[in-house]
Amino acid sequence: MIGKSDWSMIDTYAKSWIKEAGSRIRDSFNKKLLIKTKSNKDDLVTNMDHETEQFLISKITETFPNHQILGEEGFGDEVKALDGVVWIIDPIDGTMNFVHQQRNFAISIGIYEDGVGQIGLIYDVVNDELYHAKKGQGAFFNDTALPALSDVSVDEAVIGINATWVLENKRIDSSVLTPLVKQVRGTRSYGSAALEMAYVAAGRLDAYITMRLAPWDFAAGMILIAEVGGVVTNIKGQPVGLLNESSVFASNGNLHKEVMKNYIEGFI
Ligand code: 2AM
Ligand code: CA
Repeated sequence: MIGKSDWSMIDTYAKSWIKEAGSRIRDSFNKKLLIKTKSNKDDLVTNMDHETEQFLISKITETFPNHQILGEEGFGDEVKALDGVVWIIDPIDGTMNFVHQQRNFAISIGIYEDGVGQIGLIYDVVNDELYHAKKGQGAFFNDTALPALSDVSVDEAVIGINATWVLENKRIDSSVLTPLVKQVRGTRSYGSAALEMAYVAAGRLDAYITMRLAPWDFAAGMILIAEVGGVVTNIKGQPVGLLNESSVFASNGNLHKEVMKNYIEGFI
C-alpha cells in the first residue's frame, strides 16, 4: 500500500476475518474452555480470547505487514503512537458473558489511520450480527443502514450504565450519577462495552456511560457512533484518547449536552 490506504480492500478483508473468527468461536462452544484470571478474580481470559486475537493478527500481518496492531491480549505490537494504520482489537469483549452465558459478547475491531477512525466493526458472534461503519459512508447493522440518531430527552432515555458507578467505587463519587439514573426512563447493563456502543449507534440505547474502559473496548464503537451523528467523550466531556484507559460517555448529541450540563459539569 502506498500513501493513503485502500479502505475498500481493507474493509473486505476485515469483515471476512471477523466473521471467520466468530465462526471459530461458535465452533468452540462444544469444546472444553480453559479459563484463567488476569488482574483479579473477576477479570477472566480464556484460550479463545488468545486464539481469536492470534488468528486475527496472523491474517493482518500476512496481508498488511506495515500496519500496527494493538490487541487486548498483547499478541500485537507495543503501539506508542497512532501513526500509519493501526488496528485496535478486542478478540472477545465481554469475556465474563462468554464464559457464563455464551452470549452478549462481541469481537471488536477499530481501524485508524494517523489517529482518524476509518473502519469500525463489532460482531455479535452468537447472533451473527455485524455492526459496521466506514468513515463518511454511514453505519450498518448487517445490511441495514442505521439512521442518524434522533434527539431524546433525559426523561425518555434508556441508558447503559453499570450499577458499579452509583455504588461506592474508586473512579467517581457514587452520588454524581444517581439523579440521572433516577430521572431516565430505564437503565441497562449488558457487560460488553463494544455491544453497548453498537446499541447506542443502533438507537437501542440512548447513552452509555462507564468509568473505565481500554482502547480496544471503545475503538470500533467510536467510529460507528460518529457515523450516525452521535458524540463520544470521556466523563468530563473531553475527547477520548486511543492509547490510554478512559471513561466513556457515548450518546446522541442533544442528550449528551443535556446530561453534561445538568448532571455532570460542576458535579465531578
Ligand atoms: P472485556 O470483556 O474485554 O474485558 C464490562 O463492563 C466491560 O468492561 C467489558 O467491555 C469489558 O471488556 C470491560 N472491562 C472489564 N474489565 C476492564 C478493565 N480492567 N479495564 C478496561 N475495561 C474493562
Ligand atoms: Ca476482551
